[in-house]
Amino acid sequence: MVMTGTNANSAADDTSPDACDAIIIGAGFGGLYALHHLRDELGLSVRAFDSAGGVGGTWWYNRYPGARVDAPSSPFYAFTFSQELVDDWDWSETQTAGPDVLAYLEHVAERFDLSKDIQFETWVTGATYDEAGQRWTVETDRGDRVSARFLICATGALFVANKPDYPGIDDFAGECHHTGRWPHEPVSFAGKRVGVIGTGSSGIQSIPEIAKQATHVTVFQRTPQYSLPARNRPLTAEEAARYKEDWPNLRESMNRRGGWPFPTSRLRASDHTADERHERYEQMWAEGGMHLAINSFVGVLVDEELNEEVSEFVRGKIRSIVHDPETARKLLPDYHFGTKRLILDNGYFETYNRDNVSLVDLRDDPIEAFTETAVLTKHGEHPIDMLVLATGFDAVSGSMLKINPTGRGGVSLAEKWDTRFSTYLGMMMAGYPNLFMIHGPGSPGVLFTMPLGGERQTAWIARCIRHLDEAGLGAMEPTDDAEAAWDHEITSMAERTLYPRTNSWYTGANIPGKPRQFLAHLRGSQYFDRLAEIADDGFHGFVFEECR
Ligand code: N01
Repeated sequence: MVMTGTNANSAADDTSPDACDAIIIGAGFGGLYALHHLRDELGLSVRAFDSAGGVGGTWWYNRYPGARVDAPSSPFYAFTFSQELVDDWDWSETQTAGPDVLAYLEHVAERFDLSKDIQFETWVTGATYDEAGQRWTVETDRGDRVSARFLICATGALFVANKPDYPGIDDFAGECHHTGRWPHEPVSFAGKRVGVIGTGSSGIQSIPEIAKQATHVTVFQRTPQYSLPARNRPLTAEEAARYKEDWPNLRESMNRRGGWPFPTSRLRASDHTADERHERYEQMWAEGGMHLAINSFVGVLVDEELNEEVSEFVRGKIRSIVHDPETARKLLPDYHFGTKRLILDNGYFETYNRDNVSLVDLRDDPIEAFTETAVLTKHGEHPIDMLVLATGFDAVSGSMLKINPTGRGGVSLAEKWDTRFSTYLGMMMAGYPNLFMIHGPGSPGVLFTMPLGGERQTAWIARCIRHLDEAGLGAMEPTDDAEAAWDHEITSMAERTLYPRTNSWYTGANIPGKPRQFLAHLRGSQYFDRLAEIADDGFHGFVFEECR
């Protein structure tokens, strides 16, 4: 337990009734673990806020039909810190469905008695740093004013919904739902003509489910995607028992291997003939598509020629699945395989063989406007009763900018991030002392296993807090130089791969006007080693302030 409560700047010495040691924004995976760790391991007084009506973060909001973890998930897309928690939760499928993830997080909140310190249905409207008092004051739409020494922003990398601004879209008179803000009441597609805009993970997961009920589904596609078979199946009792028994080793292996316990391939494509490589792709496709990226050959996301071979293999699969050659042609992706977030599907391409599904290629036939009852494209009118926007998020930076904290000298985050999302370690920023982000820009975030990544970042935050308290210091923040060096490191790491060549939410290209910058650290296990080294080295890159 640390001694924050006895520090000169602690809650104990603050006369405000609304003071605590740490405020956490967000009650998804990141926020829940931060609350547990800071409160129950460090002994801090903590208050958390979340706009949702319950725990779950992204899983509370993204309730669209077909939502599943888009990775080989169970039991690895889960907290790793407690063997007891591992033992008392049973996953049912290999690719966890959205409602099961939410049920798990509700169980975690109950097991660790977290909800009593979370205020739900509360939007944080601002956060301001008081330089003299070395404290953050957070305000909410419910009139709360709470101050704390530490501000932990677990605001979600995929939170702020991106809504297209097509002319007349607000005139559309039918039901309209964004996948990232899906209603909690059941949505019926029966007897309806449904238009879906967007073919990222959310669109590709939901379209097959919508098509099972709707009279007709019209998919409006801007970029065709590489989607791979999820091969979801029930987890066998033997598998479930084995992972619980082997959990310490699996956890160790996840930490070592970029978040998943699976070994990455060491095979070099040049050591194999074209036929042998093709055979391996077939095997990976049969096992579950994600392996194509991580387990086929070294350098798929770096070597252009090898990448094109894998891309063409997937295009061949699309051609073979989709019966109508013209529809198949429209579905063929032409960017580098894997440089947008890879999608795992359950029968997506097969859905285009149904009579009630049609595809509009927006590159040939762009949307021009909406009426009350239809989508008007350059070449036609598409009458619809319901619109589903699967158009993604202002990712990684968007949720922080929604809060727009004000740091030293009254500088807002919107001003600081006007042209670049600069951070140090993806967690802290110059001018914003004692403000920590979980999964912020420049951290591995969405490219690592997010629950585990959040746990490890929180452990590092706890280390910072301990260090401050043990040394009697009031605040820490990175230097401008450390931030600039980190920015350079993230950018050059990305530039050694094919990722930045593609327009994606990884680069901010999905949001008009957003600065272009690769937003994630590409090497998760190295990243966490770096965090440890920096702390061991006396927190290189940071400046500290005495307690005032
Ligand atoms: O969003 P996306 P998503 N007009 O940005 C299109 C995670 N996730 O919600 O590619 C027309 O990927 C856009 O087109 P383009 C996962 O990491 C996780 O699907 O930009 N179309 C694209 O097709 C995922 O990557 C789970 O040209 C427009 C689509 O909308 C991330 O969330 C489940 C448009 C948006 O795709 C985001 O996925 C689901 C416009 N104006 C999602 N604007 C899990 O299981 C955008 N598009 C954890």
